[in-house]
Amino acid sequence: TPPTNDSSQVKTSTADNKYVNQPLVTHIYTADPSAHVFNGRIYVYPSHDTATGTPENDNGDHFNMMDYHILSMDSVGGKVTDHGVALHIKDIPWAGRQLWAPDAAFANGTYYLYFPVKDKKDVFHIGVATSKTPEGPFKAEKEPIKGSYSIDPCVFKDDNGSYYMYFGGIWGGQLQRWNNNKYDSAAQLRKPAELAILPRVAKLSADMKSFAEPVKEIKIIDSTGKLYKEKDNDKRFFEASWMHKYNGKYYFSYSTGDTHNINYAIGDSPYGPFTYKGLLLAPVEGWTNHHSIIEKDGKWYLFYHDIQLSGKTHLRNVKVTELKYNADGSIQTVHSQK
Ligand code: FUB
Repeated sequence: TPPTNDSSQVKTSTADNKYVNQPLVTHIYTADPSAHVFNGRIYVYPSHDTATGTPENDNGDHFNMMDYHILSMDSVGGKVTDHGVALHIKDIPWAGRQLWAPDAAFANGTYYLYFPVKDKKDVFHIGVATSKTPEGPFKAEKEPIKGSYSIDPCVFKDDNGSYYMYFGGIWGGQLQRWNNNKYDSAAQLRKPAELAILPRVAKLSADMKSFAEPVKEIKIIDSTGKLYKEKDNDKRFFEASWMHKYNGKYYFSYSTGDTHNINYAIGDSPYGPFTYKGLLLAPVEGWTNHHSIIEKDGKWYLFYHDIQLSGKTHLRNVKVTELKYNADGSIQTVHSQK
């Protein structure tokens, strides 16, 4: 059961703290934080972890989430508001089970909530729901986004006003079942010597509810231009895409899953290729590692999660810490565990 105290203040870290920062909220379990600044306020779109008793397995069936709560704060360190249920699985006509990591965007005077959920045949797709306010409640479309699949959408707005969705996740996220955008329920994970499965991107249409183009793979390459193999599992993509721009460069960051890193890679186009640069967030306590990055009032922040409150890998808590760059544009690695 979730802890009962309702402290909602961010506590800043001290040198002898076990953790860099403290949970943003403690009255519910939250994870996979996608943060955005809307109207000068920080909104965090997290997963809402719950203890449903579903047995644990490699497909992540124990991550059996039913709804979303959106959190907001004026600034990092300020009071955090939980806006209550923003969207429930029962109100998504096509949903079967497992509401995983969401993201949000603002366009056309509307807020869009993007979410992965399994359909009634147990296949992940990405859906969209709309609201006139950033905290919802959101109303889901009747069908998933056409051509969408797998998990962990990240919607990025480029300086020219174009929006792109990055997505995908292997293992329980089912990306291994999609080759050339076609579904094969029997398709297997790659073998160690094979090239690693790549994350996906598609430009969004002006209505923000459909893809404007066929889904493409994006390349993550090493400094010599080579793609990673499955055996390079401390570098290859697993899940948790995030895109941000810094000094005109595109920073694609992602989780390596079974090696628990958040890595980053830099490119000159939203479509990549992205050259691997290093470790952004070292493994946190808990199996999953999932993050987002925003700029607010001239500072950069990393939102992430760990399992400080519960000690259980599927009952996570969202945190935030400052992110710092070096003069050459590289990112200083965050270590949340001592
Ligand atoms: O929260 C469920 C899944 O765990 C997310 O979709 C993944 O990114 C991982 O954090």
